Amino acid sequence: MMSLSANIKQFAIDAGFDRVSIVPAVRLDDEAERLSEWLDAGYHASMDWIAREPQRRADPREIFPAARSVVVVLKNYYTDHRHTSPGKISRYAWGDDYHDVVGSGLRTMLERIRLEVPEIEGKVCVDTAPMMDKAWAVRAGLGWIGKHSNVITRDLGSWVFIGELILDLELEYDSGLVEDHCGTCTACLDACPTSAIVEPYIVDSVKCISYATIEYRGDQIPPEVSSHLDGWLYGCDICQDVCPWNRFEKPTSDVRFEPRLGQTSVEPNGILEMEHPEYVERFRRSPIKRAKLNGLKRNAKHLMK
Ligand code: B12
Ligand code: SF4
Repeated sequence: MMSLSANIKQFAIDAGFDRVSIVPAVRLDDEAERLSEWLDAGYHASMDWIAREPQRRADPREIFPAARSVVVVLKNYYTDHRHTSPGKISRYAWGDDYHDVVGSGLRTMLERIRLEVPEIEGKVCVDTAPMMDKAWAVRAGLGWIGKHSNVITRDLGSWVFIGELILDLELEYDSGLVEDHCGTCTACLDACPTSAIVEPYIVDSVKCISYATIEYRGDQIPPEVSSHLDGWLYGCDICQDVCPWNRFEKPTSDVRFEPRLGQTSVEPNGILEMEHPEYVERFRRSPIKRAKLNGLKRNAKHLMK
């Protein structure tokens, strides 16, 4: 008979996840230290929400006191298309919102676990709770943090989303970390047009096109980025596009990540003319809503200069 831990892993695969691993729900001491250093350096820019109670991010028991185990999953979102310019959209936002896709898979897993252990309690996290997703993926031995600061796997590259299911039950744990395979490569640092990777593994958000076009709420694109936008309307994939480990990218079998309307870019002119009802309709269940119509118009206007 299969153990509960083995069943949970099978449920993850059945729910469409590409990788799964189970680790104890402990405090991430070293990672918390690094988060503090990153915050102290001001690399979070205007993302005040991440600076709020950073200690909570380091320990799953802070958000779910009964936590015993963390089931960490990866979901491949690579589809076999290229960026088109201008109005480039980053790959992660071509299809449906990963918060919905990964979140619903994790909820399905929890329901199936409850059929076996009805009293089990769990918490679904996919960038919806103050968890350090990348640090958990590394702890779970699913990959390593690359110099561009994203998690890289040996066999799928870095085009993976990360999610966790925290459970109040002790399970059989996986051990073993994947060692850092970046070696002497500096392709991501060399390619970043704004030098946002200020040193290997450390990204200064103020300089990152992804931050400027998605998270930043000001009226103008920050000066650190404004002359290097290079056609990006939403997000940026440059540091991952040049990563040699992404030669192992494989198309996902999940059609929800296929580009909506077959488009990997959105015409800046179209955005400038877009009214709110059309925006709601066009970007329903898309991560692009994160930038709000105002943010997209600001980005589009900048691209038209
Ligand atoms: C804030 C945030 C951002 C910010 C800051 C990015 C960043 N590097 O942290 C901005 C807006 C810039 C951003 C951009 C993107 N993001 Co983002 N983001 C997050 C978020 C919400 C928190 C990340 C965080 O905790 N940052 C704080 C710093 C301290 O963390 P860190 O970079 O991981 O720091 C670690 C390393 O620096 C490392 N470290 C430090 N020094 C050293 C030294 C050595 C030797 C080593 C080995 C390690 C090391 O230790 C730190 C702690 O582990 C997570 C979701 C989540 N809840 O975790 C998604 C998340 C990281 N984002 C994600 C994605 C997809 C992106 C983009 C690719 C989107 C896009 N295409 O535009 C870009 C990538 C830009 C980049 N190069 O990082 C995915 C990444 C998936 C993956 N494979 O890793 C996540 C995990 C969401 C998810 N659940 O899937 N993001
Ligand atoms: S996402 Fe773009 S701007 Fe940000 S670190 Fe990577 S290459 Fe640089």
